[in-house]
Amino acid sequence: MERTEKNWWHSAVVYQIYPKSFQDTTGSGTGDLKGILQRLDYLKTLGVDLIWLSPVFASPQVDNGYDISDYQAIDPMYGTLEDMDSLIQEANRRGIGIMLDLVLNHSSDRHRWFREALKSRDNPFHDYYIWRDGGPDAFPNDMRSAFGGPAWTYVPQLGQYYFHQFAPEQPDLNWENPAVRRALYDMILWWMDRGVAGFRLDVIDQIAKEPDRHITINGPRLHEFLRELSAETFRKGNLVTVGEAWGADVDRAKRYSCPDGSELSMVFQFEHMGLDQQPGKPKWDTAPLSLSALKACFEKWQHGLHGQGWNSLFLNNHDLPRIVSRWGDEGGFRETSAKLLAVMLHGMQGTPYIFQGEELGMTNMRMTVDQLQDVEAKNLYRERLEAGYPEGQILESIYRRGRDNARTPMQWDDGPQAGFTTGTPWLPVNPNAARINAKAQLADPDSVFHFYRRLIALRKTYPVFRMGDFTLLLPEHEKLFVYTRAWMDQELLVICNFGADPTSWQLPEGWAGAKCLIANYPDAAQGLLRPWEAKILYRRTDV
Ligand code: TEU
Repeated sequence: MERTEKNWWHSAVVYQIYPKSFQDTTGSGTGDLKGILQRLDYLKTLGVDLIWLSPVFASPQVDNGYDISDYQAIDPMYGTLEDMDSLIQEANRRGIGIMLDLVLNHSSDRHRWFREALKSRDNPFHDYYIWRDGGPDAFPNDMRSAFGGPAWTYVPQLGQYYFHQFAPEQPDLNWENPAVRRALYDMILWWMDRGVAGFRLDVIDQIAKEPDRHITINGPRLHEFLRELSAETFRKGNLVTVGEAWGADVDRAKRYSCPDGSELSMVFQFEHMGLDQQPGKPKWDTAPLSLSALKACFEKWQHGLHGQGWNSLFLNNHDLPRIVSRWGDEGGFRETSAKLLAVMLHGMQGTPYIFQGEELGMTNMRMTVDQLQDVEAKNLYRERLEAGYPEGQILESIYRRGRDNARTPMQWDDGPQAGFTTGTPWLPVNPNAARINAKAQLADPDSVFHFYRRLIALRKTYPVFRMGDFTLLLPEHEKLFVYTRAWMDQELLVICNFGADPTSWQLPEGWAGAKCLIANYPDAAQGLLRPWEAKILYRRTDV
């Protein structure tokens, strides 16, 4: 894909790689950059335009790399800077850009800046972080970390607490300090000079904060910081940027993804990802998904950003359970439901993101407490066990919502460790790899892989996927998700029958002779949609 025209990412598809679980070439049991290099032709076959790499920078791995100790060094477990340069070059040669995952909200407590900050209150790096005076057990306030426990950690030799929205090993950076911003901008420009195509920005709506007022997201200076960040870095190249913004609503997303390019290209907002949990409860306390609520949510975002911003489209990432297990069917309709979920998402306006293994219909995996690796899940297990929750209920919650589900090794073939490693994998391979793997699906033209490949190709062929406005049909129907996209004389009709029940269905008037662009059943049943049936019809309205 040529990345020179304005908004080139509007017709791009992004593939997210969690490097630790993608492909190991050393027998270490963890993935590496050379492994990604080996799999570039697989991704070229799939047809993706960008690869978002979860962090591979130097890190003590407390949060699997989202705790960076050197932003300009590759962690030896993944390889070397030369390996990264080769990956960028070889990907570009295949028309695939590399997006790096920047964690600008916090560093690792092993970062040189924090080690200096600990030395004294007047060390030049002390104010790179957020400190409050206090005594042992006299916390500045009752703020909690996203991973459980207080958001403040005491440093006796300083008589101060430092602030961390995540693990204590992830101290928040002080964006109020211009020296911090300048150091981060210089680091980003350094990576831009090495040829990256863009960046994913971790918890970017949490960089502006006022902990004393319990403000840790959408702080008053957020958009000021983002405009400065964009002007000082991204806008100097034609880069694609996506900010992770758990606190975004449509109005704020319009500012983030404003067509004038003053901030970012788009954001990940998570409203749809909260619809199947009990209101006011954490994600572990699940609730059934209402399809009408899901449809209303997508409709709001499609209308809200049409012509005024840009949507990202995703159902999976390294923090989310696998969508086939969450909203699809893990049993006899696993592949059919995986294809339906892909049709539902890729028919909409925005940039689609495919998380590694999603294109195979990979599923969640039940784990014992000893198998868990994620700091968030391990803290939850401990906290809920201490609170008296039955262990079985805790492990069921983790099976449904735990982040390790997405991080089980990529399933390449039906051989030992699914072809991921010749060693012992850092996280167990899902036993269903014998059935669900890339090798089998590459050989099967009806596989989920080839379905994704054809879906991605449609977006390149029909401009209506990129340009068309969105109209929801049957808003109250609890089984059917049906919408149209219209642009100039082109129209799409996207039809999804959510669930295992056949549903009666009559094509709307004027669609009888439409062309079927893609379907997850080989034929059409008159007046009926079969279990998990999905298709996209196309017509020209000028004929
Ligand atoms: O995630 C931000 C974040 O808020 C999530 O961790 C979320 O709280 C959790 O997954 C919901 O259960 C980003 C990264 O994507 C995540 O992997 C990191 O752990 C986190 O930031 C800290 O860097």
